[in-house]
Amino acid sequence: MDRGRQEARVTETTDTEHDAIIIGAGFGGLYALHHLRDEMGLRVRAFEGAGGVGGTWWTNRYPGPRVDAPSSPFYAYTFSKELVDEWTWKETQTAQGDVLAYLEHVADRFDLRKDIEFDTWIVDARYDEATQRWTIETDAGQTATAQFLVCAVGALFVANMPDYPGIPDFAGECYHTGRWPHEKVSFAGKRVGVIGTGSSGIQSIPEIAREADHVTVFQRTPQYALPARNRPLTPEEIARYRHDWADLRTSMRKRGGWPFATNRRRASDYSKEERHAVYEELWEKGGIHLSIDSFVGVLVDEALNEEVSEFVRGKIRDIVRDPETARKLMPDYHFGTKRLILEGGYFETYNRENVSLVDLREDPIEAFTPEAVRTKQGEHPIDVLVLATGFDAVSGSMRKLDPKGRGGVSLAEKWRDRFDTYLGTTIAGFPNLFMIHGPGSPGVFFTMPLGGELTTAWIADCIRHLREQGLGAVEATEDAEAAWDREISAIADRTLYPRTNSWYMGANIPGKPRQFLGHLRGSQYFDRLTEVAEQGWEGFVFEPARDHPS
Ligand code: N01
Repeated sequence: MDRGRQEARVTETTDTEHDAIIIGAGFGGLYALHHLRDEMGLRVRAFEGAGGVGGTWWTNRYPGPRVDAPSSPFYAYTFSKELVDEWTWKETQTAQGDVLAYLEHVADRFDLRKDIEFDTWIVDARYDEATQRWTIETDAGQTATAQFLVCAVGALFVANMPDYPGIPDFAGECYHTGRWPHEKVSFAGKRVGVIGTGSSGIQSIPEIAREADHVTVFQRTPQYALPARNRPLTPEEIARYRHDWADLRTSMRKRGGWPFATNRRRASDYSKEERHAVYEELWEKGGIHLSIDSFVGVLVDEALNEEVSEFVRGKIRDIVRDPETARKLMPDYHFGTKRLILEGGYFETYNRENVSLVDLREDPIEAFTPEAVRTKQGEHPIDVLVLATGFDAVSGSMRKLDPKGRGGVSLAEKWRDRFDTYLGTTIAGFPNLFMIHGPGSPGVFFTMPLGGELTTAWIADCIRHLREQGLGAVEATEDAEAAWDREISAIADRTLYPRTNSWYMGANIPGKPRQFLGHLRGSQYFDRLTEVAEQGWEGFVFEPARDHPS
């Protein structure tokens, strides 16, 4: 942590009565602070548990993290053309350090730090029906109140820690990829065990293998991973995106978060050989193109999906020299129905002498000893354990925050069996509370920085409406929530997504309700938000403002 920066966290406002409290200072929270404070003139205070801005980009410092979506320059804020012009992205797939540097620049440029309380966790948040306000309590025992509570608590934040017998007794170093230390972790001369082969595992394993004595990968589900083909951005590309920015932004809004015109060709119009040539071309192009740009319906049509799946399996077989290792690496779920992973040399890593793979489906972990992982078929001595085991995604951070709404009802209780929300931004029984990237929003299925901007603008419109009409509270109805649940489930059910055990379905966390956690059609979703506002805030009830002291 940069000490100078930490000392610079001056609390200019000592007032504890705010118009809005924001929880989280990642992409979503920083923009919400800027918008509500600078565009709307509200008195806003943000709270952040970490020692600096960045959210997920602050915590995910494992070896090799990069944006796992089409990144530079699209994985960035769009609201300020000046910001677009003054920040120069370096590579097509931005590294964590560069995203974090960008967010630190944004915090300084828009003078956001003075209104953020760092190193401060919110341990309680309660709605008071009499005052129509939220009161939060921090881990330092401070309280503050606000009419509105904006939760930008992160879709991928609460670490999923496996509970294998003996794991607390493991005597070596142990790190979760999503809670990585700020100091460099040295793997030199060490035997490293990595559990998990999602984005975090697949990005970090090649980096760790370059340094470690030996790496043993413990894999539960083999994954599809596409070559990221990361490269430096050219000065011409940078000049072009700056010049075309307004159009690109509009395209991103209209095309599900990315500015690419996805291909509308139909698989049935092409022969098998022609389709294969298309897959080859898109594989060479790299990034997510194989998924979004091949043929219509890859995530809907089982036969077409199987063809793409088999194409990727063929690529893995070509890369991995040992046939037995290649066999273990064959994914068998529907391509694209877990988060697609962009890699840089992952499969090649298995050709190294110092890397071995344990297939946990054939050879499950039975227990940990102080020095080793014991599986059914043997013992694997390790010095360092890397848990790349992911997150209690999308709903986990809100459930951990566990706000208490009307009548003191706890969110954890309300969400025991199902993560009901209206529009992914509001919850019945929790007046004046808004979420950014909550369950039922497009979240990770859209460019998250732009999604956060659009969601915040809608929240701001709602607050403006409330204030202009002299109203004190806004709350989603239970009927609207139930209808929203049906709507987003119906969209997901038309695809292959629900058939796979993924974190999209909550299936990675033992005991978590199984439910598709996102809205798959981001552009339609944001049209819908506009429509709800234009139709008199359909699905919400408002209360007149009561007199209260602030
Ligand atoms: O987590 P994951 P992640 N025993 O849930 C396995 C984003 N992200 O941190 O597939 C053994 O995808 C689990 O197995 P299975 C990105 O959106 C972004 O990698 O559930 N194994 C899986 O292999 C991504 O999708 C960036 O059977 C266990 C792995 O651990 C999301 O975060 C970087 C296990 C977890 O994979 C999450 O990615 C990284 C157990 N008990 C991530 N429990 C950037 O953009 C879980 N696993 C920089």
